[in-house]
Amino acid sequence: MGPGGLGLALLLALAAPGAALQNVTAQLFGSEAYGTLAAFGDFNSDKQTDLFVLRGGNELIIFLADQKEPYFKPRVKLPMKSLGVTITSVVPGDYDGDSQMDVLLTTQAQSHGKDELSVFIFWGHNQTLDLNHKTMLNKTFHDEPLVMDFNGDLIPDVFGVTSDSNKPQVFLGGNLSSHATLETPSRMYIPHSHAFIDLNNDFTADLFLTTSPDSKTIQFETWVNKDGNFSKAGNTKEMPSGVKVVGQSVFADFEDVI
Ligand SMILES: *[C@@H]1O[C@H](CO)[C@@H](O)[C@H](O)[C@H]1NC(C)=O
Ligand SMILES: *[C@@H]1O[C@H](CO)[C@@H](O)[C@H](O)[C@H]1NC(C)=O
Ligand SMILES: *[C@@H]1O[C@H](CO)[C@@H](O)[C@H](O)[C@H]1NC(C)=O
Ligand SMILES: *[C@@H]1O[C@H](CO)[C@@H](O)[C@H](O)[C@H]1NC(C)=O
Ligand SMILES: *[C@@H]1O[C@H](CO)[C@@H](O)[C@H](O)[C@H]1NC(C)=O
Ligand SMILES: [Ca+2]
Ligand SMILES: [Ca+2]
Repeated sequence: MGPGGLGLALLLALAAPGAALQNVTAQLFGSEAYGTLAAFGDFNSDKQTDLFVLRGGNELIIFLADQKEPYFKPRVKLPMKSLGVTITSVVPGDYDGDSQMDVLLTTQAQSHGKDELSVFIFWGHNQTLDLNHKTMLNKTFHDEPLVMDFNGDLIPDVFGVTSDSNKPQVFLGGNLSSHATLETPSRMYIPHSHAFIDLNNDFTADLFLTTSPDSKTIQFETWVNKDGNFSKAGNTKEMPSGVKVVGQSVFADFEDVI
């Protein structure tokens, strides 16, 4: 999620049954209720979900859940103002498999165009983050990368099209080595609506890609995952004629939720 979403002040919770909605913002955040909620995750491994909040586009603040009011306290701060970047996305995860949660940030340099996204991983250590303890991926991206476990080793990997190639690349979590992947002639559509979901009911997540032969047409491709080896399944599907693109796709199990 990018900046500019709903702020923190809109968090409402249900009060006692039958009562109206109650404003619990002050109990949750005290006087710190500002910024944009960017992600959720258990940063300090206490089995309570913590909040990842962006302020001013260049500062990440992790509000750790607490037993006492205010129930979320800003404990970890990562000010990136000095780097001259705007944070465009936050994806918490353990990117090296040491059981400590790390944070992947995509950033846009204020001096560059919109199509150059850099990716930083800040390594979680002793429940904190350090501006100097990070890895920057070697390549920049044309679009927000997709974070998914590509090779099935339970460590998240980073998938996307880098600026030096039209073909998708995957950076494997751990040593973050990059590999060209998916022999597809298609260009990825920007902004993408890729998804990492099980499409053939074998309990292994597959890849659903939005691609584009030219900048106008959108196509859909399914790549089936067999032990971390993806192969294209079926034909590329065209966008139905007469539809209008208003945004990106969401995926849900409609048969089961309705
Ligand atoms: C909820 O409470 C917060 C903090 O007291 C306040 O800033 C905000 O305006 C309130 N929102 C509504 C909808 O009343
Ligand atoms: C971890 O952080 C705590 C304070 O949060 C500090 O007391 C402790 O010495 C740190 N441990 C290490 C190994 O850095
Ligand atoms: C990086 O890690 C991957 C997956 O664990 C492995 O296949 C690859 O050989 C490693 N590359 C280097 C340069 O260590
Ligand atoms: C980035 O590239 C350099 C040289 O091309 C290489 O030495 C280095 O290991 C790479 N870093 C990562 C994280 O892949
Ligand atoms: C992956 O799939 C391709 C094409 O189906 C096949 O040639 C290759 O041997 C497979 N690799 C692995 C590691 O299973
Ligand atoms: Ca880690
Ligand atoms: Ca992986």
